[in-house]
Amino acid sequence: MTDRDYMMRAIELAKGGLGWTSPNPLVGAVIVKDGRIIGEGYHERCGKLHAERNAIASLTESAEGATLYVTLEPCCHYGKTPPCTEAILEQKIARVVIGSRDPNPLVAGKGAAILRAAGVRVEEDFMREECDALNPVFFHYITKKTPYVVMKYAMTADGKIAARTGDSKWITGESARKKVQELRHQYMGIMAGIGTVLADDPMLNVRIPGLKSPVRIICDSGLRIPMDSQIVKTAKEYRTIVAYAGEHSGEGCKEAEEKEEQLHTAGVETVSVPDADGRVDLRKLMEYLGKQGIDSVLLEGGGTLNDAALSAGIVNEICAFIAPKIFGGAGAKTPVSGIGVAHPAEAVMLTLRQMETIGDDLMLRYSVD
Ligand code: AOF
Ligand code: ZN
Repeated sequence: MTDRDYMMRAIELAKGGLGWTSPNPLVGAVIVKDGRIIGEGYHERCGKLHAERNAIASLTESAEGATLYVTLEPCCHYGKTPPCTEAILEQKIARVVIGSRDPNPLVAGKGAAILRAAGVRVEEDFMREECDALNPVFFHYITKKTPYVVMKYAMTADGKIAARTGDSKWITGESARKKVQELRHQYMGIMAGIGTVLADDPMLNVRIPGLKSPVRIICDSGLRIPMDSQIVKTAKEYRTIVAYAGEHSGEGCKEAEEKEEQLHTAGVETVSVPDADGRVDLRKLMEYLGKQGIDSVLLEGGGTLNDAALSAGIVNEICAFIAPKIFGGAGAKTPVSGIGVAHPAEAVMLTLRQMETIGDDLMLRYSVD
């Protein structure tokens, strides 16, 4: 076994926390002595022990002189848990191999420096790219304080998200739809537009037992959401935020106030974030959601909301499912509407990060440049 193998193991362990650690990172750790793994662990849930301390807790023998492989720089601060650097020094671990750097201002290089100053051999940036790929959400949220936004859609091979009648059940197969349920568990919020609510009356929850449902965020400029929609009816069960573009005076004002009150009674939270044109200001909304502790949003919008989100520059990643079928139809809906760019050179540019077949469908993940 090489350093790479041990770090690969730490990365696999880290994934055990997927969906449960927010707003904290996914972290895995392996302790190795004389070519044997003598301890391993990962960060299981926000507020619980860090990966390093879980690995130490699992030790089968003394870690004196051992090597610790950890996917993220060990912390050196008192947060919800005490500093991992202290635990590492207590165990007399001789060498620490680190994957990602921790951009948390409370750590940011200080963790590695403390270990070095105490005589530990520290290697940084080892398989950094692979380790960084675990935590796009954490890296974004801790520095920007707004949620990391993943725009997800399913389309046919000819780029349609519905047939010409608007019927979209179903585009992709069962396995891809299950994958979407897992994505909903993984991200803290899910966002859709009022158009989707009116057309499909969705729940936007997770129906796999043991997984958690996201906070539902509905963009609804005119506060049109029906009181008898599934979203409103289940708002006491699943946290729900309706973002609208409230007027501060004039005709619609009183009406909006009444609707807002009804929604509050039903358990729905509301936030008014108007832009100059009387629509929801998505940047302001992201700032608000960030302050609410929401570190990530899965955007399951229709073409209008997707277009607005791309124009507002809030989209960090695209997750496209492509089904092996063709709908055709000049009027059939596509993932991004709006007026579109005039020339290819004006395109929103993407970088392909992952490509996977799921059942008969294809899942493509891109970061937005
Ligand atoms: C984790 N898990 O395995 C590591 C983390 O509030 P606390 O005490 O849980 O500290 C959270 C910070 O600790 C987090 O922002 C990151 O900078 C650092 N490392 N966090 O949740 C871990 N190693
Ligand atoms: Zn720690």
